[in-house]
Order: sequence, then C-alpha cells, then structure tokens
Amino acid sequence: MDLDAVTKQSVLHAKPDGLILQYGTAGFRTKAEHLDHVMFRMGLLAVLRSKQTKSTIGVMVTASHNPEEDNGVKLVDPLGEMLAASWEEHATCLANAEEQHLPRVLVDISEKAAVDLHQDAFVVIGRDTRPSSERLSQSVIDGVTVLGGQFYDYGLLTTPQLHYMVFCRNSNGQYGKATVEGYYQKLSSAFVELTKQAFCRGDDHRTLKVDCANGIGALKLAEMKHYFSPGLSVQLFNDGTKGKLNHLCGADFVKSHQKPPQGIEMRANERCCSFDGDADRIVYYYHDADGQFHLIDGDKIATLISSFLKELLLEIGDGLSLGVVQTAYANGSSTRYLEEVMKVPVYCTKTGVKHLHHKAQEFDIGVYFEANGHGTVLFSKAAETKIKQLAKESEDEKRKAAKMLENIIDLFNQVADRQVISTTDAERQVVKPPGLQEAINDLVKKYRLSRAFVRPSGTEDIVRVYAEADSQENTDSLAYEVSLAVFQLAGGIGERPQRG
Ligand code: G16
Repeated sequence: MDLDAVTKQSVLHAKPDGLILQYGTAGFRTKAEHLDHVMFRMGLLAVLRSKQTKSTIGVMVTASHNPEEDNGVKLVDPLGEMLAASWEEHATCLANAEEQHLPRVLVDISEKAAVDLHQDAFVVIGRDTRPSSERLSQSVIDGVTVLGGQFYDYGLLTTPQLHYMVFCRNSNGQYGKATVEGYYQKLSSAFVELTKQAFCRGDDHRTLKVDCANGIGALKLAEMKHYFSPGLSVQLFNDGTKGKLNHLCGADFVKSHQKPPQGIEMRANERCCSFDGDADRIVYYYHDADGQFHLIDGDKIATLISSFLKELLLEIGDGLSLGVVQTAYANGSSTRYLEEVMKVPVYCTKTGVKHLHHKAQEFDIGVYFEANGHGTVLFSKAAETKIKQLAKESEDEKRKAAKMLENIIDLFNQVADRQVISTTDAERQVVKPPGLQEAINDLVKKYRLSRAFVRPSGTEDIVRVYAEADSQENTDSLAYEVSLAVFQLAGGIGERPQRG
C-alpha cells in the first residue's frame, strides 16, 4: 500500500472536522455535500475487500428513497449480497478517521481482516441519476486507483443491476453476462417463458403502468421494456423529464401515504406499480370500479408469491422447505394469514435487506419482503439442482411445475443487498429511553387488533413510528399518541406531532 500517495490524494477529499457518520441500514446516507471523503474512502475499502475475498466488489452510489439532495454509498459483496457485518464496522472506522489517522486505520483493517496486499483488486461502480452522483462516483474511482485497484465504471445503473454484475463476474459468467443486455435478456426470457405457462386472464392484464420515481428506473426500463413485447406492454410515468426524484411519487411515497403517486393516470382496474429512486423496491396498486385504492405492498407480494410457490411445490411433491421472512413493519394480518391459513413458517428480523436475506438463506426456498417493497426469493443450491433435474426427467404435470419453478429461479434476481432510542426483539421493543415501551404498551391496549413500535431510521435523521389497528381512524389515532409519547419521553425537538 502506498500510504504516502493515499495521504496526498486524501487531502483532495478531506473529511470535514468532527463529522461522524455510521454505515447504516443501507450504507452511508446524508446530504450529498458531506459525502466526498466517504466516497473516496469507500473506494479504498472496496480495494481491501476485493483483495481479501479475491473477488470483484461493487460500489453503488445512491441514496435510494431519500430526497434528491441526499446521497449515499453501499458496498456489494462477492455473491452480490450486502457487505458483511464485520466490514460495516471497518467502513465506519475508515469513514470517521481524521485525516492524519487514515494510513493507520487502513493498516489496522488490513491486519485485522488478514488482507493479502499483493492480491489484485477489481471494483465495479454504478450510480443513480442524482445530480451529485457523477462527481461522487469519481471520488470512489480516485480511492480505488490510489490503492492500485482496477475498476469498471458502469455509470448509470439500478441497484439490482449492480448486484447482478458483481455476481456474474464472480461466477465467471455462469449466473449471466455481466452487461445490461445480459441482465435484460436473462430476466425477460424467464418472465416471458413463465407467463406462457401460467394462466393469464385476458388483454387488460397485458399492460402495466410504471411510476419510475423520476429516477434511474425510468432510463433502464425504457431500455428493457422492448424485451417483454408483445406479451406485456409497459408504460412509463414520472420518467425524470419533468419532476423531481422521489417527490410526490415512487414506492416510498405510495406506501407511506397509501395513495397513488402524482403524474400517473389510473383507470379502474388498471395494473400500476412504483419503483423507488434506485429501483430496488416495487409496490403494486389499482383503483377498483368504485374508485377505491388498493395497495399490494411487500406483505401482499410475499403472500402471493408464497401461495404460487406452494402450489408448485405440492405439484412436484419433493418436500422442499419454504419459509417467509418479514420485519416488524409487516401487517399482523399478513403474518397470521401466512402462518394460519397457508401454514408457512414466518420469521421476523430487523429492518434492512441484509438481515432478511441472511435468514431466508436457511430454507430450501426463502421468500423475503419488507412491507416497503424490497424483496426477493432465494433458492438453495440443492433446491435449484433438484428442480432442474425434475424439469428434465419427471412426467407431465410434475415437469410442468418444475419448469415453472426453473423460470422463477431465473426471474428473481437473487443476489443479495436516532440514536436515543434503542430497540430489541427484531426492533419491536424499545429498551431506551426508560418508560417509552411501557407507554406504547398502554396505548396499544386501548385499541382492537393493534400493534405499534418505534425505531430510529438507519437511512434518514428521523424516528419511525408504526401503528396498526382495526380501522383507519384508530390507526391514525394510535400513531398520533405513540408519536406524542416519543416526543415527550425521547426528548423530541421542533414542532410537536400533529393529529391526522
Ligand atoms: C433502505 C434499506 C431497506 C429499509 C429502508 C428504510 O431502503 O435497504 O431495507 O427498509 O432503507 O430503512 P430505515 O427505516 O432504517 O430508514 P432504500 O430503498 O432506501 O435503500
């Protein structure tokens, strides 16, 4: 490691004095103007991680659902999954080291993680459409090159595409071709095959309206939509030509406001969906003939997918285990339905794809979804081998089901990615500050079929409050009372929470 060169370059990406940031739910996130040094240092870290794992590592520059002024960075590990937890700690140490300590921290990490510094390093980089992203990804490149790493800059890419590229490269192309065309081809042909085999009700189900959150999803879907033709016609809205990223649109807006985004025309029973700012979340919705809005969020998507998979698994009858992983945000009725009606085991983990992904790997087939629309289905290697074998060898009905499962495997991009309050039990119980959990328990008791919890966000400087009850009115009221309890007991600042 040429530490002198690092020190010289680092001055050009100097850390603002005293600024402390944490590798959070999805990497580092904050206002874009505070991130230059973090990007440079994540370039350095990606080189060390690449040397240690002898694999390609990904760096994605995005702040996903956050406002346009924010930005962020997350690292992608060799199999396309989120960065290992022990390296999140290294990332936090490196990002927060004062300039003069940077060389020592780099040496420390290399020693602790037994990095072979003679190894070659290769890093691939992607970025979203935020105005700050191009400059910030150049800072990542500066970090990579000063440590002698090689890189390939994919430029504008969705987060799932970057995960895919990393895994393709590390599987020597076995997972697919590490190009955007390779990605479009692999996923679209699995989709086209699957929909040929699956029952489809009439022409109105062949159109999909997509709200692209004025982000990267619009550019990439504009390229990809031709691959679905003529089976599926995709229409793009909020494509970034007019509106602002994530503003009054996108998956986060639709989920948290429980209403359609601006900028999309919806007629009764038309199928619509929304991406978020880096196109790794999706929620579906429609208006019925009475104008009532229906949201198919991550909980419902997980339930639909699990029902479909369960039918196919019964057909092949091979005893493969199926499990569903959710977070505390999952609506209680969805959990009850999965457990009691579908008889599928359900597990709850902390918020963050990395936690759900980990748990889902324990099953032959693990379905995981956050209510906000992040998720996928994971197939174990053994399940995949079994399914491929049945798709070739078994007789009619069984073979048909196995073939459908085979396409599902290819369709799901399986690669993995306010500190006064602290929580436990998969974030469903507050342990600090004292008295807050008791207050929440008392409030919850006042309503039927109710649940509530609070947790510090790992991507924004806010505390999130979740509430559910038997009616919208009661849910709003419970949410308000819990917010008030947080404000009073956790030292809230600024305006008091308002009802409604
Ligand atoms: C990120 C994470 C998600 C998480 C979301 C909100 O999403 O990838 O797993 O649910 O943040 O996290 P928090 O409640 O901690 O702010 P995205 O789409 O912004 O990358």
